Amino acid sequence: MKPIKFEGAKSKSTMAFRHFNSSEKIQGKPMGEHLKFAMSYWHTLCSGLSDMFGEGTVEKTFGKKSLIDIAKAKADFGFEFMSNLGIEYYCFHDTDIAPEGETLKETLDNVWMMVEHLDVLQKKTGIKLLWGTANAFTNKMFMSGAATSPNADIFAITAAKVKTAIDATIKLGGTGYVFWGGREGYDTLLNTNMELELNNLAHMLTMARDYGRKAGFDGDFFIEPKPKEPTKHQYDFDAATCIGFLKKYGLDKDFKLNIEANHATLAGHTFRHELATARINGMLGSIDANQGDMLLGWDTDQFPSDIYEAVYCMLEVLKAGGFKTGGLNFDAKNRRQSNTIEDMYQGYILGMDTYALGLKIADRIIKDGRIDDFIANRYKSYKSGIGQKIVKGETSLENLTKYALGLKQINLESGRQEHLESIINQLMFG
Ligand code: XUL
Ligand code: CO
Repeated sequence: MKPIKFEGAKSKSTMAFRHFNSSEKIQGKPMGEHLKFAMSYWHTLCSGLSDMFGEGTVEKTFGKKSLIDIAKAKADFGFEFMSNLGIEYYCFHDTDIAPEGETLKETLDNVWMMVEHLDVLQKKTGIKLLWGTANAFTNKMFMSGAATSPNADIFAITAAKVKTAIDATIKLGGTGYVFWGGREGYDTLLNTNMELELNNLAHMLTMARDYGRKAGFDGDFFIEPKPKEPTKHQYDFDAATCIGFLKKYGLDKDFKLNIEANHATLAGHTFRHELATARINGMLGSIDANQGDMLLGWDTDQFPSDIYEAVYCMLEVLKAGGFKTGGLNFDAKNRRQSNTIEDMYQGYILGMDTYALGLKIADRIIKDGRIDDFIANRYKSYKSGIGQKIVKGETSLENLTKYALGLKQINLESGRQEHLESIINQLMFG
């Protein structure tokens, strides 16, 4: 496979970029730096595209037989794949990069062996680690949770995996460390001590923070909210729940959020709502860029093609001042019927072009100014007089009552949603 080229918007090729042109400047900064695309190791190099009812449709052993040889071949293929696409970052779980051994020690040793292999590939290509994480959900020992398991030995094994994954992230220069609590939740309160589980989860995150800081990790820890699947109730339900949790346990200075589009919609929110919630709390850290299917109630992890969603996402990212330690990780996989290497490239090209176009249009919306001006004007009553006093916290129920009783005529203005939606369409399609 040859490197994928930028051919511009007029190109009819689906094996070329039409919008993603890494060095093109938007607001004075190259597109590549705004977007910070990352490859998800698990979907891209590990998923055989099986589903609940059917086996995989694609072979990812890369012609090798032993588990270690397969692991190395995956890494080699992955770095060539990223180089061809111009992707500068990747993200992994410990179990994506290295096979699990017979014992915990063997499993952790395998991770270290692969870290060395990845280190060489990083140096050769200049590709960097965005974030690492520990998979504490696939192995059956995590059936009742990891940091929230009712079994203290499982809590200890989770700690060992988290420690190794943090060490690996530091060694490979990762700027983020993610916690996605796939099994951190419950199915029924008939067998669950929710209070103890939440305290234990916070204790795990606190130990990870303290260990990471001591070991020299100066990036961000991220929680990735998801409301359900695999458990019925997941503790990291959505951005607001996670922020409340982090504040309760004093973790909000070291942790930010990794917002995933498909998780947002599973929580009954828009992607933008989750991003905005994180942003206004200073906690928009990183993004798992994908999309779900609104007719299906589970996490389909599709490559993003919805331009509106990408525009609203990039508006939030620009308003947050861009990514610092995070980026846009394609936590996405091909559909089960799209089972060729070409499909893998086309999935990423689709996602990257969707976000590149999203960035360009978001910039256009900001420069146009009509949406921001409308919002600012809608709240003008808080700029002076009684409104200004309210904002400054200088009012009481008594003096507001006195003010309200003196009111004669109130001007209620239209929210003009359809007008604003027309402006968005004008800016998107002309
Ligand atoms: C699962 C999911 C994970 C996290 C990392 O829904 O999104 O792959 O991104 O553990
Ligand atoms: Co994710």
